[in-house]
Amino acid sequence: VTLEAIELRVLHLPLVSPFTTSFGTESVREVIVVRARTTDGDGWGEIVTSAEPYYSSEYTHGAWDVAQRFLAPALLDARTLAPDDVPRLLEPVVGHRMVKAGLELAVLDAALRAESRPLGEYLGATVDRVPSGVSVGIQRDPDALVEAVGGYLDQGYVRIKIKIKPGRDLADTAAVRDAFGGIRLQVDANSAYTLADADLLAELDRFDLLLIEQPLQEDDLVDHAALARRLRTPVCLDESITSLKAAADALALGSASVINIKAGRVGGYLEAVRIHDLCREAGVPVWCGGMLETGIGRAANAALAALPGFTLPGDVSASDRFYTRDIVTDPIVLEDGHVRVPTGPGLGIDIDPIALDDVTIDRVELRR
Ligand code: OSB
Ligand code: MG
Repeated sequence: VTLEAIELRVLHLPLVSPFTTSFGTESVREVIVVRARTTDGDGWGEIVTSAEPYYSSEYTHGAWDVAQRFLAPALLDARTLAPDDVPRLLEPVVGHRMVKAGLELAVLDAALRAESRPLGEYLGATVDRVPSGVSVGIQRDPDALVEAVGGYLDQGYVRIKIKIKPGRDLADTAAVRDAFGGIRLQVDANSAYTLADADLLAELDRFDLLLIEQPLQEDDLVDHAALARRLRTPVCLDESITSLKAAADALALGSASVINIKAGRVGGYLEAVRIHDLCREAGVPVWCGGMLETGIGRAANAALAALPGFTLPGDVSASDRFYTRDIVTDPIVLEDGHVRVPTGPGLGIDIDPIALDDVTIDRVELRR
């Protein structure tokens, strides 16, 4: 495609209820959307940074700055480019993977729309719908958690993930397991523990969890390997998997037996597919994580999760799990515990311009 301009917007989307993890509580999703304006039409992407650098070193205002000063200009200077060119053009900038992923997605969407080709087909999707899991934040107490989980099970979600942190781990997990029997259940610690907590974490083994996600710090690959040897519960990495190389290292070290793939965290959907391919080759199950995406990123995640190596249900929930009003005209919905892989060209979505304007708090257009 031939790029004419890149528009960036900061959005503030109110969440249906506050989302609490081991690192904090969010009530409004602050996120950046990207519009790539090309001679063949527009493409949309989403930069999934959070407002604060607690999950990752990336955060929205940093993303806003680096996108305008370095990353969008690198694409605009190239002018005519294919989606495959984007990673190479953005490579000189160290890190800022979520920003790179959002820009790449906008170019992908524009290019695929121009060819009338759906993203799922381009990435290698093999199914037309994917099973949907839900990530449940830390609640006031275990009773409130059981009530929240019950609501999601009633809606049909096929897998529950609960957030845990020190002091809110064994009792919360026990409460959910006791209340709902043999549901598919997993926990996410978001780096809240150290190897010194191994005995406590081993007590989770009795709950027959699908996995424990990211118990230790992002760069603790060796400690994760030591922990994995002490647990029966499979260790899954999220924060630590920042690239194909990080994934290969984690597998070589035995740091994880399952991987959560998030395109934003690894720098794009193309890198995400490479990690999928590596894991599939190695017989390591993967699943698609989420970053409270709008209808833009949610559509892309549904397409990614349709690749054959995604053998565990992902955090690809319906839009209404987080938002009362999405910025797309047909938000992702839950149907019999599944979400549909979009079939239209590119992301297969249409932006609702009024809804988008209503949540836009800042906007800039960059030209060549
Ligand atoms: O650790 O998977 C995580 C949301 C923001 C940051 C990190 C995480 C999450 C979630 C929500 O768990 C996943 C979703 O979008 O449904
Ligand atoms: Mg996680």
